[in-house]
Amino acid sequence: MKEMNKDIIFKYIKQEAKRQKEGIELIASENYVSSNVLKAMGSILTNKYSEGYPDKRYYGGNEYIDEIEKECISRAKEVFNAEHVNVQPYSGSPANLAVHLAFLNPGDRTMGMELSAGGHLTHGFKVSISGKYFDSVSYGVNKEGYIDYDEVRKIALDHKPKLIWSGFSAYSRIIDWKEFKKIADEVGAILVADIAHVAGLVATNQYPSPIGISDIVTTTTHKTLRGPRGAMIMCKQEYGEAIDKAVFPGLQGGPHNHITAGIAVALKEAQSKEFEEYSKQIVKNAKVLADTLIEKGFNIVSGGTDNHLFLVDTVKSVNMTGREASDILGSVNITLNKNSIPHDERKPWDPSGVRIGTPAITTRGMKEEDMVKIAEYIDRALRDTSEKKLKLIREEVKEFTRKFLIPGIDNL
Ligand code: DSN
Repeated sequence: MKEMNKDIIFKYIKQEAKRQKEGIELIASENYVSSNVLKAMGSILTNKYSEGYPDKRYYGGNEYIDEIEKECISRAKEVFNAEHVNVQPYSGSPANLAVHLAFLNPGDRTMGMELSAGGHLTHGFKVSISGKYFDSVSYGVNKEGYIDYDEVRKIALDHKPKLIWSGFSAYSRIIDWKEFKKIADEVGAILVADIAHVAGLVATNQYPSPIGISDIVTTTTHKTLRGPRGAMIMCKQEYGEAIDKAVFPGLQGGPHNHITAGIAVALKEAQSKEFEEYSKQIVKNAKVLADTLIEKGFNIVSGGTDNHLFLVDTVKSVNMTGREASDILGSVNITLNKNSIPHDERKPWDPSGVRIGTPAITTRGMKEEDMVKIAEYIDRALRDTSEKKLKLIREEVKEFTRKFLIPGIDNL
């Protein structure tokens, strides 16, 4: 055992812990899980094969695994008020592929939001399997950065997709799930809502829920929901069998039981008063951060946010591409991702903006006054990029982060 701890991998884990501790994490899809979630994920449950579903497994010895998966499903139903839940998808992309597999044949039409408008690769983007094996069409946002439902309706009526995707990875406004459902019904499509980004906010009523409206709801479990890397598919009872068959045996093999246990732990945490307060604070923080950047002359897509994230047009704000801005901020220990902005003329690898989100920093206990400080660091770093100034900011950021703990990471 001693020998194993000399494995260089553990040295890298330590270095990554230090990086996480000394940085300001603004990647909108990241978070820090609790010690209990970590414990469940790092448990011996990873040793077990369990192809199938509770009480219907292809392997023996699943009596405790069955209880864990049943409990996880029951907690998910309770948190989201869902009729049927599958907790086995390995992550968001396979979950979304399983939905395609459940309802479409190769070549059938799927419709989702354009990537540059804030949609996701798996909603029919041409380089993804969802856009290669299926005939995909997309809708965008208007010049103010909002979904235009008349436009969505027109595209749906023109192309008659079998599946319509709502939901996003980079849209800072409220989605009108009912309007999407009306459109889907008008064209006879199944509506899927991908709530991966806002699941934690939905769980605590800080963002409208599509459950009970959308036929299918997919989500990852590691973003605002603050669980392990995994996913769930929730749906109306009538679609349960098709979804379960698509996940296994359609797409996957044995479920990752250690992750199922971690999701169950996270779902229990999501029912606490503290988690509700946390979710409220995520949105407050995002608004303050966006507003402070606007005061400093930054151009924010759609002029602000209703959730945990927003997009900054860095070309308009500081005459830098998203890649340049993200590299400079990275050099002062502020991590975020370059991101296309609506109607972007640049390519995703070097787009015109960056995406900023507050779930992770809010887990560390940062509040409104800390958002003002973070906006100042961003403003200073992007407006004066001399090595001397950046070095100074990096030291200030390290000092600033010192008092904000991260669960599972010892004080380094
Ligand atoms: N990659 C995730 C994100 O950053 O939004 C979505 O899958």
